[in-house]
Amino acid sequence: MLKLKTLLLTGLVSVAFTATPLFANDAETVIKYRKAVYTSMKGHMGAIVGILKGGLTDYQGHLADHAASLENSARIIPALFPEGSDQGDTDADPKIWSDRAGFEKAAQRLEAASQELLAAAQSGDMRAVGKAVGQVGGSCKGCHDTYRK
Ligand code: ASC
Repeated sequence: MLKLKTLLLTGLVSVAFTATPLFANDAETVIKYRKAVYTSMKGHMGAIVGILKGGLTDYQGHLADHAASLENSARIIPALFPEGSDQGDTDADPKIWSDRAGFEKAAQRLEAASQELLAAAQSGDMRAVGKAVGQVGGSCKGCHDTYRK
């Protein structure tokens, strides 16, 4: 009985995922996904600042986890901006596509800064953590200044 239920459920789930391929990867849906990733980055940045400014010493060990999440997101940034995803409900600046190399460099800057933050958090050197957080924030802002409308 359990097996039958599992089979039915598996069937339903696979139908749900295979019934929509016509609409897969359209710009509007990619933009929605992209925004969700940026919202998560904002959340991790807010969590980091919350730990530091709030003096949450019990949670200092989480800094490395948030830094790792930022690093992972930074790595997928270029893929979140495929050709054609400049149209729609987005603040993405056309420069992302006309200056692709510069945009990818800006994403790499966030990746490197997050990596540095991760290392600093793991070392427990809070002065280095503060410095690295500044660099992470600077790379967010640096990219927004040029590549966000
Ligand atoms: C954030 C956030 C940004 C950046 C930026 C850093 O937390 O939402 O867009 O940091 O403000 O300068």
